[in-house]
Amino acid sequence: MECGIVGLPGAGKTTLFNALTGSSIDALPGATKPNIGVAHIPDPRLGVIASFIPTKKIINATIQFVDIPGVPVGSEPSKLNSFLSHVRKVDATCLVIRCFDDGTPPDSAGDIDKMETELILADMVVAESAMDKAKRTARTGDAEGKARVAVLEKVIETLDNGQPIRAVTDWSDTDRGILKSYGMITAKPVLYVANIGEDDIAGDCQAAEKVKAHAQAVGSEAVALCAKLEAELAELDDTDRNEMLESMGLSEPAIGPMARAVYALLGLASFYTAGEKEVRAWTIRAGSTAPEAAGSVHSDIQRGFIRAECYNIADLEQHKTEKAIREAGKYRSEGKNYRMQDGDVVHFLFNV
Ligand SMILES: Nc1nc2c(ncn2[C@@H]2O[C@H](COP(=O)(O)OP(=O)(O)OP(=O)(O)O)[C@@H](O)[C@H]2O)c(=O)[nH]1
Ligand SMILES: [Mg+2]
Repeated sequence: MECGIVGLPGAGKTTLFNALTGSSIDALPGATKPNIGVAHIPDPRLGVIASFIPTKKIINATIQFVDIPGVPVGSEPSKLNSFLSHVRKVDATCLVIRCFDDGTPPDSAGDIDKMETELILADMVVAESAMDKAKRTARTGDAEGKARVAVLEKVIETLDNGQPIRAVTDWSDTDRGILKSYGMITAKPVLYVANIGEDDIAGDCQAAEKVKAHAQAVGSEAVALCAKLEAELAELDDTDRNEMLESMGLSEPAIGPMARAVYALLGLASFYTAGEKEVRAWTIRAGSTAPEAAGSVHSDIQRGFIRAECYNIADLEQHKTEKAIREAGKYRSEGKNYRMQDGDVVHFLFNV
């Protein structure tokens, strides 16, 4: 699972990427190569579990991020596409909107419009050339070719109306597969990131409000953060970071909620394993079964799955120890059809 960071040049993408991944890539303008890195998903629940189950190590879930060079607005479609080829591969996008003053006052609504127009145009180029090909295949009576033509007709109509493909919500699973095969950018889920100035952290920032209003109007999520401050925070050790956060009146770095929003955007969820060796968050697709979850730990555990013994973090907070959870009858034994629930702490029993 991978999330692309996109936006206009100078919106703060590389700065945000550094904050998320703990990298220190020079935020130089005009970069042409993408940066790839892994972000640890801050998760307060891990600390909660470890406060009851003493452990040597805490391991966070991760997401891969790709920092994509700024889209040069108004370029030739072919140049645009070489920039955007990286975005076609990711599973979701974060659209960074400049809401800080870099000498020019921010125009967040205008920038969203510019970006979306570019992306719609880029998808149109792909859709039209794909349509020619799909029509040729469909003419031979090929069923898949026909399915592609039907999807592309709807895509082109939507883009023609100036709408992103994600505005269409009634795709079948097959349709979604087809969209994915073309890497349609505007079909990918999007999180709007309003990149505010350091003076705006506490106050209300007009530019950020516009980003939030837009996100709400199109049924997406938005977060506001100051990428520059977040990148500085990411470089500090825990003590200094907490001091800085406190002085700003914040309880955690804003990349925490942001990373969790991306996690949800990607359709991911976490379950936990806990023991004296490690307390760890594991990533699964939301709605995965117990054996699928076991497979994310190790394929052997999925293959030899017997059952999952689990409880919820809330049970741990209430009863304090696994023994007490057992005694309270809250320690569940779940079989292979069990769908993992948010906040499950699990021991897998298996036999290979
Ligand atoms: N004041 C302020 N400046 C920021 C913030 N985020 C980024 N910047 C500055 O804006 C400039 C551009 O930031 P980058 O992170 O390089 O922007 P980018 O979107 O990666 O730019 P390209 O890769 O060229 O498209 C840098 O000088 C950053 O220090 C912010 O939150 N506040
Ligand atoms: Mg950059």
